[in-house]
Amino acid sequence: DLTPNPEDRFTFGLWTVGWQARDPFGDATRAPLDPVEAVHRLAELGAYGVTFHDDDLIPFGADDADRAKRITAFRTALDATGMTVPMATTNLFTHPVFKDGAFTANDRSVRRFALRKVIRNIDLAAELGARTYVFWGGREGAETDAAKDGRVALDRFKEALDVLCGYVRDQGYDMRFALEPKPNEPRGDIFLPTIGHALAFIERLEHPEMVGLNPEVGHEQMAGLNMVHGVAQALWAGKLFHIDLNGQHGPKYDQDLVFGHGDLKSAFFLVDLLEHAGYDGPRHFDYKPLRTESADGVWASAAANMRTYLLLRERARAFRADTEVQAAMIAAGLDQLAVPTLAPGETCADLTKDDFDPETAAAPGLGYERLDQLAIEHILGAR
Ligand code: GLT
Ligand code: MN
Ligand code: MN
Ligand code: MN
Repeated sequence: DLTPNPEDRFTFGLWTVGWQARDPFGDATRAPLDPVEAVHRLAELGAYGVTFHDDDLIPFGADDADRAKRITAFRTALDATGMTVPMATTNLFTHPVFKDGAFTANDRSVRRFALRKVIRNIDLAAELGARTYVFWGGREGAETDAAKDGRVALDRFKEALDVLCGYVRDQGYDMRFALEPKPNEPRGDIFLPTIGHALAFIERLEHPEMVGLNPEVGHEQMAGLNMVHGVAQALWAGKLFHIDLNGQHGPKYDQDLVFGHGDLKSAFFLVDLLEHAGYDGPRHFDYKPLRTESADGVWASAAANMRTYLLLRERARAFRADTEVQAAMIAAGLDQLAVPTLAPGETCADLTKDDFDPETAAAPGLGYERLDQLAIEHILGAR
């Protein structure tokens, strides 16, 4: 079924459809979007929920009365539409106070302010039922390696997450953290630049079980990496807590295109992986409607993300159900990879007993060309 509905668990950041299309060279091309309208429009399109930064909902520096008013309006929209808030996050990058980072700023008073800002929004996130809290460290990094000792910066990054894990535990919130890697932009180089860096970092935390990943398609591709392999490793490690779906054309500035509007073939294999692996978290779109668009284009692009996912899901199912694909997979030995290399009870000594001829083993082709073309035929709707 190609009509999005809440069971598909499609979610959007308020900052995506609400992006006014300000870029480093040009002013906004669109008017601000009221979060209440965003909730209603996305619900009409079949979304399951929305996510937000503290500052998307409540402008930085708003007084308590204004804050309470905006939260009430947002809650009312959620109640009226049945929309959920599965995830929230903190803006630790827009205000000039974060120009040298938040958790890794050299200025200790900035680091303490950042923790207060996160804690305040974690409380709100918990009230709204969010079970995932994302950390995208966009400003955690440097333009020059003279600026910071990377080892010490990681000490402070770890300290911040340890303190915040402790806070969530003390409050008894049912909430996990998800780190979002990105190699660069806005900083020249960002700490925890890829899925792999973040996975290794998590193991050094005080509560590694509470911390996982929120990988973004475009961010891995900006680093020239294979998102499908990265997500597979995150799943393998039990760390795919959330995911940011969008599109990107290779290593250049962060494009945040509609999902599938970048590397379509990789998007197909990503959907195939998520569906096949039984990932049951939100399918979260983190994209920016093109700067050329007015409101109509914004809603067209929101719908496009969901429809493209559903089309790819349908294509991936057809691919796996195709008996020729199944035969090609068997011929290529995909099922063999699931057989452990040593049999139960065998030791290294048993390896010497093999009757093995490398020339014979090297001879057969694997048929990956045929299998790859079968995938292309399915993507193009030719099968
Ligand atoms: C920002 C960034 C995204 C992150 C958001 C969460 S904010 O738009 O470019 O990739 O997911 O902080
Ligand atoms: Mn991005
Ligand atoms: Mn982004
Ligand atoms: Mn993102």
